[in-house]
Amino acid sequence: MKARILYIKPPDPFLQDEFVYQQLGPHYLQAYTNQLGYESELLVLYVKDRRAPLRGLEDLHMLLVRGESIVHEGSFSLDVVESFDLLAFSVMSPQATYAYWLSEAVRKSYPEKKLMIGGSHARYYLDQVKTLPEEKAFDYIVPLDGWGPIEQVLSEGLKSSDNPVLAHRQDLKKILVPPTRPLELMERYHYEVAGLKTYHTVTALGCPFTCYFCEAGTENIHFFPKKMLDADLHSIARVHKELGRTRYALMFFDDTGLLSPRQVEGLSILVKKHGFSAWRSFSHAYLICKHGEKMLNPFLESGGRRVGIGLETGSQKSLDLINKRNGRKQLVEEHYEAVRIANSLGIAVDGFTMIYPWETEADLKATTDLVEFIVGNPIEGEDELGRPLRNHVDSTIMLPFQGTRFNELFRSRAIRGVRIKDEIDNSLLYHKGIDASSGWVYEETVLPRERYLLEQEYRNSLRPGYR
Ligand code: B12
Ligand code: SF4
Repeated sequence: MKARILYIKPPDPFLQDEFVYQQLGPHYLQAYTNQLGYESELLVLYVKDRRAPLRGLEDLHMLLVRGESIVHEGSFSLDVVESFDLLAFSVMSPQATYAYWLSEAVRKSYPEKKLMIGGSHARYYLDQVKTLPEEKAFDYIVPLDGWGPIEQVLSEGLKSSDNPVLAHRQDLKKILVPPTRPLELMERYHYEVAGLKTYHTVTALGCPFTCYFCEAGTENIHFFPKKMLDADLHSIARVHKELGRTRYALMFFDDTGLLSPRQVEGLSILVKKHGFSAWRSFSHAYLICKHGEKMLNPFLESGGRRVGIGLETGSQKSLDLINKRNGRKQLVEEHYEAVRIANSLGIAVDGFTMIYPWETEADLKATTDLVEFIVGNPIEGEDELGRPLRNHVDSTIMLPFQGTRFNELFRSRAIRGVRIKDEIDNSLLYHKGIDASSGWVYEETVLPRERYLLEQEYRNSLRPGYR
């Protein structure tokens, strides 16, 4: 008998809302194991009362998804795992606490089940996952891409091994099946761009830039094949249409969604082919200044309405420390210029900024000036609901995840006035949570936390009520 797989998405109780975006990792893998002929279901865990303190699994709710349908919804009950052989957890760091609760409960009540963990937590916090005590431990730990390792353990009949770590870099050219998009689950997600329901995907893994606060800064970029993206956009459009929408939107979530005129041209053709009325993507101030209309025109002409840009800061000192362009200078002035260029073409900007623990009053003021400029800059055009297009801003407090250069620099005390705690609870590892709150992991910062919170609150208060 072939093994049955339960893909598990732990809850995100610190986020404002669970049902904004699909967590794509398990959906890519599910599509792949479906193709290999293995049966699987998906367990989506969530929290109803996000403001109540979370005590354990008894506070969780669950959705069990089989094929296109939600076959069960209710309070979490451990017997949901009963008919599966492999429990495959997809975990980002803030979800780790909940994943460990669940692995412990399963180990105790169903010792015969095999437990596998993958996702960015296994990648960047590998030492922690490898040294979990026996009662919570995972049989297979997948720190890199999941397709190869899951195929391997299934084809070997879920055998045990002394070394649980299965590290494999996938040649993405061979990935031709797009992630699953179960209709009834997709109906739950309610993100909108320009007034239209929007689903997201990614065009690549990794990133060509090197921001010191980001783990992806150390990972080379590799792209999914065009054939896969074509099939992916077809599948997203199918969901929109089956849910009765005639006008619908798309978002590319990679930081490098808009990279070059040629690449944007290629994406625009696919977006048009599959009937999307609007789309949003991310790009870089540097790329927008370099390519300008040549890159943005195909975006605009195919319904591109908003571009997300990691504008990070208005302080040149902070921007230099971030090292976005791997040693090459990036000017704050280019951040202003990128917003002007996009807006003058009729594209709204979502500008992401952060507060950094070394910042002084002068640094804070420089970024607040940038944020005020962004929210005030006019854009020609309206969204699908007839509302004027408006720029959006976001202010978070930078949190140095393990695997980032800033984590190393703070630990070695290389940046004056900043020290992080030795022990950090996983559930604090987020930089944007309920009411735009940020996890606080610092022992020492240049200004007190309260000062940074005040500035964050002010910047976020400038945001328009819609995107
Ligand atoms: C889209 C996105 C989001 C979306 C959707 C969440 C999601 N998980 O899809 C939203 C906006 C909700 C989000 C939120 C956050 N995000 Co985010 N997000 C991304 C982004 C840009 C793309 C994710 C994606 O779809 N990738 C494509 C899929 C295929 O990759 P993948 O999920 O890594 O899966 C592969 C492997 O990891 C592995 N794998 C994954 N699951 C499993 C399971 C098993 C069993 C196996 C074997 C393998 C396996 O196989 C897959 C194929 O190789 C990534 C950066 C990136 N490019 O990956 C950041 C990223 C994942 N996010 C990150 C962060 C920090 C956050 C937040 C904490 C931000 C915040 N709010 O403070 C929250 C945390 C939310 C949570 N779930 O806990 C970090 C994670 C760091 C970490 N240590 O976990 C990343 C890596 C970005 C970064 N470099 O800083 N995010
Ligand atoms: S923050 Fe964005 S641009 Fe910078 S390294 Fe990470 S993914 Fe790349």
